[in-house]
Amino acid sequence: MLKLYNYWRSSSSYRVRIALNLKLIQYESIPVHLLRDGGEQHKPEYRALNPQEMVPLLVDGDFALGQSLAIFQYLEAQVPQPALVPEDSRDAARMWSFCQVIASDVQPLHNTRLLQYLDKELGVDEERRKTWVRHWIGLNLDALEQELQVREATPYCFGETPTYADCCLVPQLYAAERFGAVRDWPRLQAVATRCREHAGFIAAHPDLQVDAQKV
Ligand SMILES: N[C@@H](CCC(=O)N[C@@H](CS)C(=O)NCC(=O)O)C(=O)O
Repeated sequence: MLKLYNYWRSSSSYRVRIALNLKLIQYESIPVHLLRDGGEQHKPEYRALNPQEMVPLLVDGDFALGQSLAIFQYLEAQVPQPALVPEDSRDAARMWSFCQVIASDVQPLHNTRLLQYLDKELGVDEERRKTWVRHWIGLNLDALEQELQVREATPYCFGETPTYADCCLVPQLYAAERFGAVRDWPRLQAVATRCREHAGFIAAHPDLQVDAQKV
């Protein structure tokens, strides 16, 4: 069985949990507490698995893979159905672009280690750290909202069925709520409302994970 090293409140982990659920892939969830004892991701036994000391990490037998978008590509190749990539090549490219805005341009700017660095190394206080996070989430989700606004309205970001874009969007909106960064994003919010009714998204929610709330 696949193993997923993850943390309940990590939005990158949440993305992968959704994708696994949508693909109906059974997996063993192994919690890695990102804060306890200085962070379990930094323990030697975890570093041996993932030198980047981050979650998520997917383990398939002797194959270990970090980075949520790479994990999506692996899952898509291993279990093609249901497809989570649009058939049309331009839609597929746009879908990956949407994912990358979240995975490359937004989430890294509110990642645990970055916020810890701002706090401990640069002495940035909590209020200014929140201002930082709200700024970058707001700027990028405004852009994604505009991107969806010019497309025909569909239940999910890129059509009638979920894709990896939806796997990225819902956790990012969850993070936006956590950091008080929510603005008026009608299309993003309509899609997220639809996703939140889907069993695959529901089961992946942070609050339903075994390690939830144990901060
Ligand atoms: N680009 C990576 C980001 C992974 C990431 O940022 N993981 C965070 C949790 S969301 C983490 O492990 N943080 C631990 C740390 O910062 O020490 C991905 O998409 O998987």
